[in-house]
Amino acid sequence: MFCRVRLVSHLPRWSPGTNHKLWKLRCLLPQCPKLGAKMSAGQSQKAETRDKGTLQELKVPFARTETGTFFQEQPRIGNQYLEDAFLQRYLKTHLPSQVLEKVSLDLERFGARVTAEIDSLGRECELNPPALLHYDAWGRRVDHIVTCPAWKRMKEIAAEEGLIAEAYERKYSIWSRVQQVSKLYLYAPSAGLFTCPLAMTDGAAKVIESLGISGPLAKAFGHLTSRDPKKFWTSGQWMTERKGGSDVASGTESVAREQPDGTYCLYGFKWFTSATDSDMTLTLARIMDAQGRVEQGSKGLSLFFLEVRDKEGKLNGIEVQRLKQKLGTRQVPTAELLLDGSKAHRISAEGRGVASIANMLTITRIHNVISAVAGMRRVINLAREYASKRVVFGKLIKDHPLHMQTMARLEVETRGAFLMLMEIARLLGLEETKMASEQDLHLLRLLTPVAKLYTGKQAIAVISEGLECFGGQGYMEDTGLPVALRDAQVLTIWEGTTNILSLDVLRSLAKSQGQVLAAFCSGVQGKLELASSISELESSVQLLQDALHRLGQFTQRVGSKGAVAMELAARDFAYTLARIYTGALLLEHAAQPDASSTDTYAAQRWCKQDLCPIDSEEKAGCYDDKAVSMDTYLVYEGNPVLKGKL
Ligand code: UCC
Repeated sequence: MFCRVRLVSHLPRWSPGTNHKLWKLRCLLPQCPKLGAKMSAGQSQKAETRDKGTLQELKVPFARTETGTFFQEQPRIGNQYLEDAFLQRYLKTHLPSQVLEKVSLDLERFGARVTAEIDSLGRECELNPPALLHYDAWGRRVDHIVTCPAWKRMKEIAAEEGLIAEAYERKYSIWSRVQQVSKLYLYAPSAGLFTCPLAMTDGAAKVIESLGISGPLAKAFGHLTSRDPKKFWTSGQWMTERKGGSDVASGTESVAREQPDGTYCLYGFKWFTSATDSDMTLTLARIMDAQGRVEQGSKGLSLFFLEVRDKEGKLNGIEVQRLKQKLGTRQVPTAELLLDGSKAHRISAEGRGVASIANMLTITRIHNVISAVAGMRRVINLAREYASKRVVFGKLIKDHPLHMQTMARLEVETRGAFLMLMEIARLLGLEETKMASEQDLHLLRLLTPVAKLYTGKQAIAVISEGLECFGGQGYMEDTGLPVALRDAQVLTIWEGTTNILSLDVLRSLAKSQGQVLAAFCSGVQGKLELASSISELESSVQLLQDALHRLGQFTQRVGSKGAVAMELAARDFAYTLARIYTGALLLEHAAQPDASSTDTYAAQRWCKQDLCPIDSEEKAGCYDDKAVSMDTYLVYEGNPVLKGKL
């Protein structure tokens, strides 16, 4: 130890690069005195001059420059609307020409704003996560959630751009949702997760609109759909309590006590509240009668609206216990809240809480799909930009066929997911302008959970593979790339996990007595009509028809087996619906007069995968009684849970 200290004391003072220089000296200049031996100032200066000359003569890379001369050019995003040929083609195919003209002008302008302004604000939100200030300097409890200026600016921009307003102004009639969704799709990957409060804001506006815009809700609706940054409100969605986020019906402990003026005071603990800096929220609670009794289960839940702060800015009977420590979405303040007499308005009929908030779930789930698809598109756009600049093994990465094959697979997934998103936006637009047929409404109900669960999974896979396209740089936080993957992981969790949404698909089947499935089948057939007359698409149409047939056979078989068998097959069932419907959308798109050869290729590629996993899994015995017990044994082998049961 003593020796080491002495040795180090002879070395020149450390400065960045010093160790590096010493290492070079040792390698290149054997005549140099041994490291560690004392050199006079004159001697070392002479050695250094000699060294410099030699290094220059040999043109030794890295010498004296400290970092070399090569720096990889950074991949940058351009105008995401102009770079998205697929989006442009979709809009051209579907929008009436007058609408198309206005919408594409707006998207081009907004695309430029995303690149020039929003993207860097989003990065700032990531680098300056929110903090919770419990007390002010004088010891008063304030529970102030401190957010960065960029987050606040995001709110203003959301209002200026009408990111919520557009959906409710209905300027483009049935196409208003397609327009809003296209805009949010360009915005989401640059938005520093401000998409989260916007999703809930949109959901709250939808609930209010469907319940009737009156009383205290009229004021709220005006704020939620305002284009004025000073008036614009965001909303929360406080559903999750300690007992669970999925089983809301039995997990909700919050109670509501009616006040003489007809309002309610809420008491409870909300375990996950996203974007807790919102101005208002919708939340569930059980009404407590005069004897202190509440009704358990779903029938005991009612929906409430409350403003988070009063006119003086004080919290409305709310204590912010702490902010959550999350894997991703760190830009968003997510908190645990104690409601201790929060003044609220009941906005649903008593006991109709879940059914009334379902509209919010539909909208936030659609926003989830937007984020998933947009995240995939962005990583591909960055990776293809990188591939056109990065040289390895003697050529650009884009000229390596294996790399292009990998990226093409990502592109097919993303195009499919994009068309699914747009289909839902189209159906929602029809519903909101009262132009939807019964079949459209059934399809919207069925496809929303299907798309949410499927695109969430796709996003994680595509973004993960997308990061790999950058090699080690994709893993480096300061490139701004890894955040995409951390944030994507939430897409399969919040707003209902994959299995919960698979069960929601079954719920829609049961509630409609199978009509959603009938709508699905005729929807697919309708989309295949044009494609079946195009020779290049014929075999893909056949594959899809075959999958549809096998799905039909499965549903007939399982009908006799009962609910348990169907529940076990729920996830594969939802995946089957996603693959078949997406395939039909890709074929429909490829059959349009303006379609390109890549549209045909993408549709063909999509249809070559297993389009009916439910059939393959059933044939593999995955839903047999034996499989049920073996699944458990497989997972719990060696665990005390199984003691005496094997
Ligand atoms: O809050 C969260 C985070 C917020 C952040 C959001 C940002 C998102 C941003 C995305 C982009 C960046 S996460 C927590 C969210 N929580 C959930 O998603 C809940 C998950 N659990 C479920 O979905 C369950 O399936 C429940 C809660 C819906 C199950 O409740 P019940 O009461 O047990 O279910 P029931 O009895 O089947 O349904 C009650 C009523 C029925 O209506 P009626 O009585 O008329 O028959 C159902 O038909 O609700 C109706 N209903 C629905 N209606 C239930 N689900 C739906 C639905 N999806 N659509 C229409």
